[in-house]
Amino acid sequence: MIHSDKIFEVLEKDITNSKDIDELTKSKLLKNVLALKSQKLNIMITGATGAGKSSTINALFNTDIAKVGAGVDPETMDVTRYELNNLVLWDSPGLGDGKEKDNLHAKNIIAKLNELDSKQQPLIDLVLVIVDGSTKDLGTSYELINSVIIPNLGANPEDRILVGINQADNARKGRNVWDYDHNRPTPETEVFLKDKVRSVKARIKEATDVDVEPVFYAAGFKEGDEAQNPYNLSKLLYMIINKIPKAKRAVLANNNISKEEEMWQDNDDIKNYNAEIKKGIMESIIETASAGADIGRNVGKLFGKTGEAVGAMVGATAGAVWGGLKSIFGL
Ligand SMILES: Nc1nc2c(ncn2[C@@H]2O[C@H](COP(=O)(O)OP(=O)(O)OP(=O)(O)O)[C@@H](O)[C@H]2O)c(=O)[nH]1
Ligand SMILES: [Mg+2]
Repeated sequence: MIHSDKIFEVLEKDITNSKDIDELTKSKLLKNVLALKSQKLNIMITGATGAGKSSTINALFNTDIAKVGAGVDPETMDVTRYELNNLVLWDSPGLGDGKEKDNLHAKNIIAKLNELDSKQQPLIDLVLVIVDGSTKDLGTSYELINSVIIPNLGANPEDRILVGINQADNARKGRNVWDYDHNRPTPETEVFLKDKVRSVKARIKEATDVDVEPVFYAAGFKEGDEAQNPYNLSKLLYMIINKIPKAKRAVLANNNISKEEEMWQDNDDIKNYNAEIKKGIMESIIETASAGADIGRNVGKLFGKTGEAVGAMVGATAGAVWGGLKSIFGL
């Protein structure tokens, strides 16, 4: 199995070793790969204390790799920055910590949302707001979304916000809430969660006129001997990938998605999210790497090994991606 750690190296080798394209095209493609390698994806993760920001980050991403650094930004005291290769995560406290702290948190979030990168584009590509699905009172979450985040997202706020309703397994009180054997909601809980999605969507629409598509999931937990795998984590990642700029999706191929297969196995099966994730990333790599070059039907020959590497990235259905892509590209 090819290790996805080296995805850009694999990509460069694929291009360099190709016998089907001329030198000029090769150098064009290699230049594109260089641009791919150097871009950063910035995601802000925010939400009330205890909503599950840290748990979500740890479940989604490969936070055990050596490069993970937890540093404190000098100006924004409470925002923690994690960098995993070219993925930058901003773990930002939301509201609900008392008036004084809330004001500070809001100020920090607003400052971060208004920061520009070196190309004068907004630094933050996506804000993932995590709502605690186990609490009834979502007042502070609405305040955070409607009054702090959305007004600071510029002209098309819906493009840069995603709302995750976490702790689906604790969404209701009482018995028969979660089907622990299959790690999924019971039919009653599913109805309840769908209602919650509708009401969160409606409250945000009412206050801001912005359409969001909330997703319910469970980040899961590990506590001593007890552990529960995530639910709908692949769906959450799938939605993240669809929100971020296409050219930046390749960043998520660079050894930062969790390699633990059990993170990705339990989802609602409306879509094959794991296959869609790989497809989305692979398409963006091919599109971005081959921009401005006419490689036509050589695409399959050219990116064969890259396809395998992307396929190996998110465990469960390894290898499936290339088969799917072959048909997409008519090879
Ligand atoms: N049952 C269950 N517990 C969860 C889930 N997600 C998080 N938790 C638990 O909720 C608690 C809070 O989670 P954290 O990830 O620390 O929340 P946070 O938003 O980072 O909290 P702060 O950093 O304090 O603001 C922990 O005990 C987690 O184990 C979930 O999906 N299901
Ligand atoms: Mg935390």
